[in-house]
Amino acid sequence: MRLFFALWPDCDVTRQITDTAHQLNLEGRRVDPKNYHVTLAFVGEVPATKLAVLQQIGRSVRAPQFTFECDSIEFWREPQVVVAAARTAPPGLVALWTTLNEAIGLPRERLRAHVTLARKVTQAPVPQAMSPVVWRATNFSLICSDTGGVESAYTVLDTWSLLDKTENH
Ligand code: 2AM
Repeated sequence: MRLFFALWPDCDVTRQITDTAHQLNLEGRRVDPKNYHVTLAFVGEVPATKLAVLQQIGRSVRAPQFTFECDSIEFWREPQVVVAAARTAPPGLVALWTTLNEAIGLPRERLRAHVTLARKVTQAPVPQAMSPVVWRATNFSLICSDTGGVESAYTVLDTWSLLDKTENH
């Protein structure tokens, strides 16, 4: 199984990012809006027996909700993608990202939260400002990716809530 932890957008955020993508004259292969996400921790190919361990990691996370903004259209030449990226990462996003990557034993890479809008892009799109998309993260998910088709098919295996600090516990 090819697995990763991700933030999955709600309908409103998906619509706003879709609108942004439509305004760009993108070549390459556009990502279907139903597949928009922010990867938090990429686990990769693992045997199905590892699933329970990853679900336990997801269950054990105690991290607060946070808000961040996708506010920058960027062309990343080497992976050949155009992304809607977050120029800054709030502490809540850094905390969740760090917790998950440490739990699965990944080295600390630079966090660059982003939604991939198009793949196999070889020409930079005309530079364009982006109206910031405000994304309230209230949960995160474990996703299974099937890369067999033209475009990856994603299945949400499990979703866990982030802590709402306004709630009385
Ligand atoms: P992306 O987030 O930049 O689009 C599922 O494949 C998701 O994990 C994709 O969204 C993809 O990139 C990301 N991903 C794929 N391979 C990766 C890798 N080797 N390291 C980190 N992230 C990866």
